[in-house]
Amino acid sequence: MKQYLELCKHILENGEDRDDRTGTGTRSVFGYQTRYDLREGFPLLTTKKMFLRPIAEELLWFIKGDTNIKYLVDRNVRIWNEWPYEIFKKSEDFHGETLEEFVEKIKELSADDPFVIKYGELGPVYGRQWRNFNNEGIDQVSKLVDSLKNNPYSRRHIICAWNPAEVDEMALPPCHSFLQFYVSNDQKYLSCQLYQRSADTFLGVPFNIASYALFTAMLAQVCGYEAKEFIHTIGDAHIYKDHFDVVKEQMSREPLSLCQLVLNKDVKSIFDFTIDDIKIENYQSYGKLVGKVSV
Ligand code: THF
Repeated sequence: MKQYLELCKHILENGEDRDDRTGTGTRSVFGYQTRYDLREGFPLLTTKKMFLRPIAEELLWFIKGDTNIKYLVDRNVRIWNEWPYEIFKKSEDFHGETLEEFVEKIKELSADDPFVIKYGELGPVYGRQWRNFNNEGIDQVSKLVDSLKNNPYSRRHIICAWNPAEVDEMALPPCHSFLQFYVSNDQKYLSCQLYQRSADTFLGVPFNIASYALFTAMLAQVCGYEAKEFIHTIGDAHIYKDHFDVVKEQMSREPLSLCQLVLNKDVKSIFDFTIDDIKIENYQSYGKLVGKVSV
């Protein structure tokens, strides 16, 4: 995926050094678009070692409409843990527990335990807005599947996670905020464009590309199309200062050929996919690269 490395190069060469909310500091550009042809292979980055499982689990968690980290913690997916922990740290129930101890506690308790309900919750984030927008029962995923099947040339195949009415109650306002789908070529292909307001290019973007490419493939299967293109449009595209060295290391690596996504063909509803229905084949990559997540 040389498009991804070009984005990194563009930010490093043309970005502006800025302070940010997290205090880490970034180099940033405003407005950038990348296109991935999903027919050439599945866009899971090859220039560092990636795992599809946490990405797929997070997507299944969105599709379920869940907003509590319990589901992810139970499956050893760590990517959302820092945000509830920051809220817990500021509470009266905090007595010096480490992040690991906090997560262990969420794992041991049941989903209906008051501690899990209170401190595992991220607020009305992606899952809630996708399935129950503004807490008013609007199921954007069901509406999307219905319109893709029954009104393919509609210009309103949209899922919007950005809800101004509830954004202040979210542990983190949605970064990938607005999705539009497009059916083309005599109803053969499905494409997806994402508007991402803010993009952590080293840690988040590789996850985000794979996640929406996967969602597009799943939707294509249940609606009778073939996945064609993922178009990634970014607002603030940044690289955190403490990622500069690993990004440069990554830019010295020549991309390898892409893997293939294999979905269980028997799944006919977007709500019926499980982790066992989602596999990749022929994934080859360079070694892992580690970077700290800014909270
Ligand atoms: N905040 C910041 N600063 N960066 C982000 O990428 C980000 N997200 C989500 C919400 N806020 C964000 C959370 N998504 C990782 C990956 C995705 C995340 C958060 C963290 C991460 O640390 N990945 C590591 C380890 C993966 C693992 O533990 O399995 C990696 O090496 O890829 C962007 O949507």
